[in-house]
Amino acid sequence: MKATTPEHSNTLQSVRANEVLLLSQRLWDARLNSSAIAPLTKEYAELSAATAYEIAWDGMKKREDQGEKIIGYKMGLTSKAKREQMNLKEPIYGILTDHMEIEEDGTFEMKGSIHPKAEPEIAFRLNKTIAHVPTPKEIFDACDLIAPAIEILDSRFEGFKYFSLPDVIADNSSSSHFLVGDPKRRDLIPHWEELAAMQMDFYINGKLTHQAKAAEISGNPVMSLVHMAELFLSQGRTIPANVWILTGAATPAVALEPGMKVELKTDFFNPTILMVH
Ligand code: OOG
Ligand code: MG
Repeated sequence: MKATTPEHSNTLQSVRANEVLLLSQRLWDARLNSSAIAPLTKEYAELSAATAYEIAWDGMKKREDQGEKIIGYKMGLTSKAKREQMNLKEPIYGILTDHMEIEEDGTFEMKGSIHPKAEPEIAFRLNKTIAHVPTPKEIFDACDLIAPAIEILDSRFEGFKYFSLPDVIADNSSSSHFLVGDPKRRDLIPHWEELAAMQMDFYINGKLTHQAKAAEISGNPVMSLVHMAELFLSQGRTIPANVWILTGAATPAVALEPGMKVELKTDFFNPTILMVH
């Protein structure tokens, strides 16, 4: 087998580094101009999930350079309903900043979005750094708060469609905004297993449109946290303390329109209400 010369591997590395910068800039412009682009894999068919995560982190670095702060993470495609809706097979993660958080009045301004959708989730707040793959009980115990949450997605790709997982990973898993509802102390829920039975009802304009048990999320939303730790650690990252983690939608996402009222009602928590303008 022909050995790769150092020059050759340097060239390959710099081609890849350029590709990361170019594609993250493309996604950046699409978001700022609210104008959708073709999936990246249409042109870069070989784009890997690993390079796609580098693109997502490069986009995050740009946001941090502009003063945004990372305050959370999200898992996506953790339920069968979502994987079927998006026709993709594996869970992924995205990064959330303070600019993406919807204020307590729960209003979301559609202006500046491309084709936003909302989906019902459960969020956990970690109070410890996660530096090894935890058991479900360990990561549950490392949380101080649990809350219902509504995530607002907005794909930077035409028609809210992508060809493959690397496209959506590079697009920071379609992250746009999120609303964390009424939080409860984690120790009010004695056993992590109990969360699976939690009922989640999603209402649009007062009409119940989707219902699910929290078990739809990775069998139990706590398992989504474990999978996130696995993904992070496999990339040489730790999950920092004092962040919110959204564990993924339990039902398909719903396209938003101005004037819509979106509500998530669950056991244990007060309703979470999002008003769309
Ligand atoms: C990808 C993000 C999925 C979830 O909760 O499943 C996600 C997408 O649907 O575009 O956030
Ligand atoms: Mg989501």
